[in-house]
Amino acid sequence: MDLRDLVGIKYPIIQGGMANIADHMLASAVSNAGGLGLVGCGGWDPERVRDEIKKTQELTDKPFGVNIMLMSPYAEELSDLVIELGVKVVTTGAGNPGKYIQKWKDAGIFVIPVVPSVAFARRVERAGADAVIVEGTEAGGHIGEITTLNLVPQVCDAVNIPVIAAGGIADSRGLDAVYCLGAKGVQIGTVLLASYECPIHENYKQKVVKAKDTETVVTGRQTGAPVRVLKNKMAKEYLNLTKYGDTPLEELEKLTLGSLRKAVFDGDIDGGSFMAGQSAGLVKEIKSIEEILKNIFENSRVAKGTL
Ligand code: TUI
Repeated sequence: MDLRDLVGIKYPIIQGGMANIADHMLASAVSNAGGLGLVGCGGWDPERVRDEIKKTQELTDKPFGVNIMLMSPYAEELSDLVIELGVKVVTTGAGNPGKYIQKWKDAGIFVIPVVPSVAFARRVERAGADAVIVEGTEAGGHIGEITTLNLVPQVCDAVNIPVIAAGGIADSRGLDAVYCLGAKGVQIGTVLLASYECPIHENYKQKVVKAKDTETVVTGRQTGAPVRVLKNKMAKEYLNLTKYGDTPLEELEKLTLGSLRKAVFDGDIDGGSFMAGQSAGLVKEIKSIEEILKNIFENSRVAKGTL
């Protein structure tokens, strides 16, 4: 079954979790435009998340979900909060959601973990996931190693639940491509950064729009949490420090501490961590969320029914 029927939306498009960015404004804009908007919890505490979910409920009567970033110190509390607030769809990232899946299912929540490998997809299917989001290394933020082109068909062969593709998708060609590989929907993030509604600093949006194909780098491989960001002074310094693997973790943490916030809120071109995927090279202008979703879907062969 296609993602549209699975969660009751117009376009088979989910918004990425986008830590520190995906608030009620973005989530409700995506849901009102016909996709599945998400409140991305990132490192927010439960009170902040409660407020964001309530505001989203006020701003849309369409389905929306919550993304729980499992490296968050609040993951356990958030796993109960989504049940308490009657959230319909939960996606997870950056960890194993296995211990939460059964209680979410018992509460009638549709559970879609983001996975970076075939083994992980199998594991969450066994634990009861309803679908998987398969995220290729082209994606922004915290990533796995395998490309979307290779990972999507291998996961489709390995599991019996629907596969949603993520990583490198920013237009209708990407949507069609992953449907050819067996996907039943897509998750997008980078292209949504370049929208009027996205609550990030204007400098961040301009950095995405101006980015060329070679403009992203991966930091954090040394620490075991690889993160794809747009190149800047901060990313270069970080890569220099980790070149020989002898920089203490505390020093690296000092450098990255608060750097995502610096990018999102201050637009700090040199010191910010501008998380984005390789599809930034495809994003040329700032548009409304409605226009972005409509363009991706209406120009696709999926929409024409020829794929
Ligand atoms: O989670 C994401 N993308 C993210 S989370 C995030 S916040 C953050 N910032 C800095 C460092 C770390 C996190 C920014 N972007 N995408 C989904 C995703 N999940 N990608 C990779 C994974 C993943 C990785 C390992 C999922 C499971 C996993 O399992 C490890 C285990 O527990 O065995």
